[in-house]
Amino acid sequence: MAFNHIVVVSTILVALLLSNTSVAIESTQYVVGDSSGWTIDYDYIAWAKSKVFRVGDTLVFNYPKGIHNVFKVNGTAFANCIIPPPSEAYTSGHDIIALSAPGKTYFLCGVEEHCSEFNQKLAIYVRAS
Ligand SMILES: *[C@@H]1O[C@H](CO)[C@@H](O)[C@H](O)[C@H]1NC(C)=O
Ligand SMILES: [Cu+2]
Repeated sequence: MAFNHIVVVSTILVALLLSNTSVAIESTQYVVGDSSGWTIDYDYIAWAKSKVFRVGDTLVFNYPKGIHNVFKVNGTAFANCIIPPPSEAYTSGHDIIALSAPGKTYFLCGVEEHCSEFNQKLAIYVRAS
């Protein structure tokens, strides 16, 4: 009898876990710049325009390692291309960044003048999930 209860409880727990998993699968992964990736002289405003980003979605920044990098920055740094300390950079060439908070979210490349001269920066609005 106790064993039956364990089976029932276990089944319910597994069902709950599976239902949570299916919720997680509904999040969307966006490849920044699509096949162009993360690069200079690309219109990331146009890329972002038609998309709806939500908390839990992820961005993928693809670029040749060492040629670019990715910083998540605040609005001031975004507007003025202020590069944060190197320790805050994503540098793998295939950086997967989860959108963890709602609101305006900003990214830029910190290599040389890629942000200030070549517009390598991305601003998105993240909605609550
Ligand atoms: C924005 O980011 C820059 C660069 O990392 C930093 O110097 C500045 O203090 C930040 N501003 C605010 C309001 O957090
Ligand atoms: Cu760059």
